[in-house]
Amino acid sequence: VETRLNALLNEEESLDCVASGAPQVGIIMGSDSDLPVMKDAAKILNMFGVPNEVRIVSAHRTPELLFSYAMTARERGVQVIIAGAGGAAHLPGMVASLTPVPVIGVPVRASALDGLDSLLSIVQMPRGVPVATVAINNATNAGLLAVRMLGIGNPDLQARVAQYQEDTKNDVLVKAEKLEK
Ligand code: RP5
Repeated sequence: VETRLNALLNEEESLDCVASGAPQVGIIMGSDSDLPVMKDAAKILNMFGVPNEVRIVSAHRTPELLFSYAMTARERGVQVIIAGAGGAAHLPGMVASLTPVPVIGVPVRASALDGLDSLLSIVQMPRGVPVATVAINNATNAGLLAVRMLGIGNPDLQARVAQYQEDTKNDVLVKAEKLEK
């Protein structure tokens, strides 16, 4: 599947997971048209060496696949699921209803409504079924949030998140300094 997804991307953006082992994070999306946004989550996970898998699972077009993916995720060792969808974006919420694994929702800007439809579909979950929703098209933050979740039980990974924060801060400070000159 990764190979087919990679065919949709250019070479530098290859989604091949660099870390070996069973996937700890599942990245799923409603359509291959979500991939240009959702690849950013895979990039972050690959950067931190977190084993991950990328799958297309549609709540409306492949409901049986949605059920089997969500209901087997925990036993396969998946610890966090990142789910992106656009429009009537039911994928993250449905997955969260079928598994105890935490779900991070990515609203994808996919329709005439500029992503607000996706955002509201994902964020307005009923009490009892949580989806941690990031900003429209911000799959980078979904990847970072997944890494932080895994960092709770992995001090080495958490230290790398702290280093990432430090690097981000320094980037901004260097740019600010350049502006002042
Ligand atoms: C959603 O419908 C997908 O997540 C996608 O964002 C949107 C449009 O899908 P395509 O018509 O591009 O396949 O299910």
